[in-house]
Amino acid sequence: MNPDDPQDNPQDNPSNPSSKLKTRREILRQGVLTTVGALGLATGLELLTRRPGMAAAAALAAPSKKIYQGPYDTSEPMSALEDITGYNNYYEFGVEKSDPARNAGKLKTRPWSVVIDGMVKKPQTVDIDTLQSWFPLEDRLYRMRCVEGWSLVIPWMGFPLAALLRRIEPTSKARYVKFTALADPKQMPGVKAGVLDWPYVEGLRLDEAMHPLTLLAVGLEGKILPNQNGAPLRLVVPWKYGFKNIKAITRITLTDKQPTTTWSLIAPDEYGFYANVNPKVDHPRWSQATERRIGELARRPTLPFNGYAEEVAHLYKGMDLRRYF
Ligand SMILES: Nc1nc2c(c(=O)[nH]1)N[C@H]1C(S)=C(S)[C@@H](COP(=O)(O)O)O[C@H]1N2
Ligand SMILES: [Mo]
Repeated sequence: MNPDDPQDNPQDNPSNPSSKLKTRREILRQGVLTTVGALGLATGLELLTRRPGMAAAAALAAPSKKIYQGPYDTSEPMSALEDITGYNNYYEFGVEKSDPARNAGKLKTRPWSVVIDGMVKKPQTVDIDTLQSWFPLEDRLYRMRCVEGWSLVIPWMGFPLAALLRRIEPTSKARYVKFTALADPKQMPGVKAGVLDWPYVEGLRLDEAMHPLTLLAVGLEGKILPNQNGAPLRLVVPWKYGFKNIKAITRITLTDKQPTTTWSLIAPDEYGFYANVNPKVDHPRWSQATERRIGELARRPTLPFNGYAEEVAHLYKGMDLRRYF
């Protein structure tokens, strides 16, 4: 990967993460789960179920303004939509940050089927519209930290991966979930050009996959997911580096072996399977102590587990996080 700014100066950061954490903890304590969330949810569902096709979806009215106060939402302000949808990594469509917005628009995301197989009691191939109709859609305002040293705050809409897993019933042997993305050279110039080993593949340990923060996203800010952000189905694991968040998922496989992942295949000493955001474990070629929030000038400190330590640190108890990076 090409870090856009690893040499930037990590000095003098004015932001104070602990005050933000406190706010979030207070919100958690109050447990406000939320008429607001439910409203957002109705908007999302409505938009998605009424949508006969992409073009129509784009033509739908702007969603109502949402307030993100659910127990999983960050209290940090949402990033600008033009950054979220214009500054992307999606190598199937090119290696520049502006390539996905320019090239992904023509990707055909309907019809789209998702193969669910491996160690599950209910293997099946399911149409994306059917799949997303199984679950209420939730809005989640999450931080995202790319391994390259930049970050965004993104208003995803989707459903917990755990809900899908419960429905398809992993067998007692299943330990990991493997995800496979579309790799279509006819639609994806980066696939045609080579660049990476295609298809893009990713994976999670089953307990990570079952964690309530882990989302399958189908929308952004109450509207259908823009293609450059991974339509029609994209993984979101907010405490891990962005590359875990595989886009354009076509297959979900339960397995008893730790899946190979695209970036660890290319540079195993730089990109591990776990990829938990960790300011103390530097990338071999740059520090991970700070990050640049797109839209801000000064760098800010990077938080352990990207600020989600309270929720997820227990998953890694007893593990040497330098070894399992
Ligand atoms: N299929 C696929 N998924 C992918 C990538 C990719 O190149 N191909 N890039 C990853 C990386 S490195 C990051 S940082 C995030 C970026 O997500 P965003 O563009 O929606 O912010 O997507 C991830 N998912
Ligand atoms: Mo990334």
